[in-house]
Amino acid sequence: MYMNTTEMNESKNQARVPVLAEELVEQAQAAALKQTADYAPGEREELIARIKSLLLKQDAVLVAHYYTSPELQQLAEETGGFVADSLEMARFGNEHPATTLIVAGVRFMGETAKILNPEKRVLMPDPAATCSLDLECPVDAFSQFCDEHPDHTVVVYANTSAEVKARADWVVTSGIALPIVEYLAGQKQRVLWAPDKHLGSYVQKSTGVEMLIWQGSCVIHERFTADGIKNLKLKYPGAAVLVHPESPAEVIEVADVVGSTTALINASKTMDVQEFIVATEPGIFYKMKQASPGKIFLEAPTGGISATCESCMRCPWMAMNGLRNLAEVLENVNNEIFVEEDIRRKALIPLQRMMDFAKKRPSLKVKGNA
Ligand code: CIZ
Repeated sequence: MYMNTTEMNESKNQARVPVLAEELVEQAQAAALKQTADYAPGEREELIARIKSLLLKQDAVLVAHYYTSPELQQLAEETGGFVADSLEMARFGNEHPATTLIVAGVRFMGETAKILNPEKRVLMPDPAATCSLDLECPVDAFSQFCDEHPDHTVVVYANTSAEVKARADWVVTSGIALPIVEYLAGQKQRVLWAPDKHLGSYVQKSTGVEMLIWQGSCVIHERFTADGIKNLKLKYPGAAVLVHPESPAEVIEVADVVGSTTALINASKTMDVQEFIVATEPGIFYKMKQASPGKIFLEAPTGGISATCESCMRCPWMAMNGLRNLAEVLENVNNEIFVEEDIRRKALIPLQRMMDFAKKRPSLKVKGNA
């Protein structure tokens, strides 16, 4: 049971959005602590050596998201795997000859990999690692919302379950949401958007397209504050502010660059600036620092420091991926991700639509990208 379904928010569009129970975040933090707990002497080296040999034995490749820990990202790169956003992870998995994909990330990423690569075995270190956006958009309530607005084209963010994708006309990532919504508006289509309200509002404001917006949010991006960033800017006046569009509108307002994970990494490389204040999950610093070792990257401040989190910006579900459970999944060949075939086929249609759209427009950019 993921959700406190008795409590529901009535959004302005009458979508019944479940309230995320705080205990789910705490459960994820507790599971993450098992992965991040200090290593015994020699344990880390032993785990890395074991993982490397098991990857070969299982004909597996490690594909890690930008939001996972630096040690997982480094291991993916050292072993011929890949570090990327969710779509590029799935694309890489598709092109790589390995028969098993190990997806270090959150559940919807494993599902996307399976939807695009049905013939491959997809394993995850912990398939219970999920995403607040996915949890806040259960398929039944979402389908009802869609049924109530049959004259709208349904556009869903990648951070959703396979079932929700199967109900959609289009899947988008944050990197491609603006041009797809603009394209749909050009086709005189009305847009129903889910699940991220902040990304939805950003797309609506940037494109001028009126949209019905599901009221979900990311527990991490939701916490960044404009005042915190402005205060930090007083100490680092030359810093550029990089903001992911899952952040609230007031945070987007103070950004120099707004964009997807890939767009923010690119901006940090290409901008002639030495200091950056970054409002997204800090796992992204691994790639930013790798590309620009001399530059300084600062976490954007959040609204509060909770006693239960090691770092309030760290996604508790992403942090459930570690060396320990990665070694276990390779050893036991368990935690396989399955997507029911009927759902898979339906979810593939809007995913493929996005990929075909992206292919036709190779120079896609998000507003403010360097
Ligand atoms: O699609 C992804 O990987 C996510 C979660 C965000 C992004 O901006 O790339």
